[in-house]
Amino acid sequence: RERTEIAPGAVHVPGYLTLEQQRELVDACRGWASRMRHTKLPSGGVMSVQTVCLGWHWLPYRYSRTVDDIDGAPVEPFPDWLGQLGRDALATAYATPTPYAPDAALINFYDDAAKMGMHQDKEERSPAPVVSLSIGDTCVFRFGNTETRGKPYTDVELRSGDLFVFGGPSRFAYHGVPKVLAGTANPASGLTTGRLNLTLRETGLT
Ligand code: MD5
Ligand code: FE
Repeated sequence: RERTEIAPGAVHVPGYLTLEQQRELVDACRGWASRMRHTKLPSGGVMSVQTVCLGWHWLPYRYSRTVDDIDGAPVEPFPDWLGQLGRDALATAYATPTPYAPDAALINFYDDAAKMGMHQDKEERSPAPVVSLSIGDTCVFRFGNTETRGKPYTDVELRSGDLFVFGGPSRFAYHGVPKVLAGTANPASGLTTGRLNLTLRETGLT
């Protein structure tokens, strides 16, 4: 299958998920959707994406076992089947079996107007790769460098079913989503509008 190394350790696998797998993931995410929220930032801003977490709850800029910024409820469990999918995804992207035990998922929903600014994911205490799965509308994903929020960066379109893995020297690169391409979702993915992104992580926390 097609695999493109965008940078060392950063691998794009277009069309990794079948449409059936996409629909199954969308169905699972509908079960968590009532807990999706716009995360509030310490700056006073609010993220335009809506997020629900599994396993560990992400809040700026730490993880918690409870949803501290909303209602203090226990975080939803991280299901075994999602860890299995993460291991298969990583083995596919790196074309070799690689030990991987993700214990957290961030599920982000982007409406037509949602974006994500350039940032690094560095709340995790493990250097393990991040696995990213996209469903629904195509987006422009901006993959940057480890030094600055700005150039140089590479823009990549992520389509429904695409896998992106960020590991090795790319694990702490700046990245963001400057644009969602409205109206591009294939309804057979299970989503008629908007974009879902699941990222699987090893937190390294106990
Ligand atoms: C998304 N999500 O498509 C984006 C990009 C996030 C997030 O950035 O933190 O939820 S998924 C790509 C990603 C995730 C983690 C690390 C890196 C990229 N990376 O090191 O480039 O909703
Ligand atoms: Fe990120």
